[in-house]
Amino acid sequence: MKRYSVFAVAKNAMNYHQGWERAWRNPEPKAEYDVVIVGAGGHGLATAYYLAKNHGVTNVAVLEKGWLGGGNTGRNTTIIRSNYLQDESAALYELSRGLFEELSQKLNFNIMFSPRGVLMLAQTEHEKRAWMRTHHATRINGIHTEWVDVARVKQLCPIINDSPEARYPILGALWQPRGGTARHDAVAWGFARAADDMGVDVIQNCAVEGVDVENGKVTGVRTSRGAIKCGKLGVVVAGHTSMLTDMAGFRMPIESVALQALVSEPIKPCLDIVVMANTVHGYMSQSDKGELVIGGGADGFNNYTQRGSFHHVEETVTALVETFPIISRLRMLRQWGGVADMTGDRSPIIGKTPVENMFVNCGWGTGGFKATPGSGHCFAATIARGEPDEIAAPFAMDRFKEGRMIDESVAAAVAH
Ligand code: FAD
Ligand code: PYC
Repeated sequence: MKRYSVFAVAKNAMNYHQGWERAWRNPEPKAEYDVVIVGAGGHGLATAYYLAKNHGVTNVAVLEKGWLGGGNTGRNTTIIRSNYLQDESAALYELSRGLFEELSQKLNFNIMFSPRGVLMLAQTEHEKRAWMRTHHATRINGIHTEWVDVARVKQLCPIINDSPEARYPILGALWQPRGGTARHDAVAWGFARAADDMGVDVIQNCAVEGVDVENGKVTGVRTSRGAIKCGKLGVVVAGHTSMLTDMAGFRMPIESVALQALVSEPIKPCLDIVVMANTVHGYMSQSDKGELVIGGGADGFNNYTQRGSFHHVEETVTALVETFPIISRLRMLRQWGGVADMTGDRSPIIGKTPVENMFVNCGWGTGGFKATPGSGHCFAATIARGEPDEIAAPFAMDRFKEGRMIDESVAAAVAH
């Protein structure tokens, strides 16, 4: 990978980037690959990266119907944490959080990981008990969280209304100091550049329209740019998973809903942590540009739209205004949505499918950005070996038949 001196950067800026090397190639699809990954979101790109890096599998194509990172990867609110309740999830999300810590160095690309801390407020007695339980569970799993009182909450988040007279008063909070945020597009770009560098073909504007299966085994895909044969197929398309598996003749236990978010006009720095207020149903952080990044609910009906709606802006701001009075004075600037892939237990599906050599990675729902490197790490191992690795194994699809749910409907934070 080429490195540029400060002078080269300045020279290129002056001459409109003539001679500037592309961050990744724009290859034509080959007729055949050892592995085809569908979906160039963070998870698909991370999978390709770890296939090449950890398993030496480089004859890989990542096929993307739109542009790289244009799905949920580029639409999320970038929260990273590993304060999950169940042991299986704690292992998976903590693996991922740990990988985030060193990702900029590993990828030689600044993903702007910012371990600023994540505060999950308790605003009812029930929520206080739930977060304390999560706190004990995370400590047992070796993940550092703290239970903090109201005074410490106010210290961490001065803009909060800590009045005991509030309709939903602050009773304390679950604090994960090493949680935080990262720049979402940079995660996709970093994985794409590093995977490309090892020979992976990242092919944009290439929609998969059919999956070829012979004698129960996948043999290739049909795309908007022609047929491509493959030895193994990994499907990593988030809210579009059911469409892809439908092409291969089987159904998924997934519902797709649009999850929405918004940002305010930019203001001076006033919030240097991430705060989640799940009882009132919203969360906030402040971007480097000064915008308050605000998230709220999902549409109450299944759909594949990727757009925001005015009533969500109104509902989310109304919900948050008593806890964060500052937002009553702010204008909201932009809103958007992404198609989240929801499973019944709010945990992901990673592993084999009824079609031999076809694997799925999906069901991250409203919380998969934080899992991007961990998910790619485990899924690459699963594809390379043909069997899930230790961390991925509990997340097999069979759990829905066998009743082995990994229930994260509470610890998944915002109540979706
Ligand atoms: P995506 O990034 O959606 O990538 C899938 C790709 O597959 C897309 O680029 C799509 O175009 C492509 N594709 C689909 N069909 C085809 C086809 N037929 N052929 C080729 N390509 C295809 N998670 C967190 O951890 N923290 C958060 O703060 C957070 N906030 C969120 C806020 C919002 C508003 C939303 C919508 C989500 C949020 N999430 C959050 C969830 C997170 O964004 C996702 O779980 C994660 O980004 C999923 O990544 P992915 O790579 O699996 O999917
Ligand atoms: O998983 O932390 C999360 C999250 C926050 C907003 C949406 N998902």
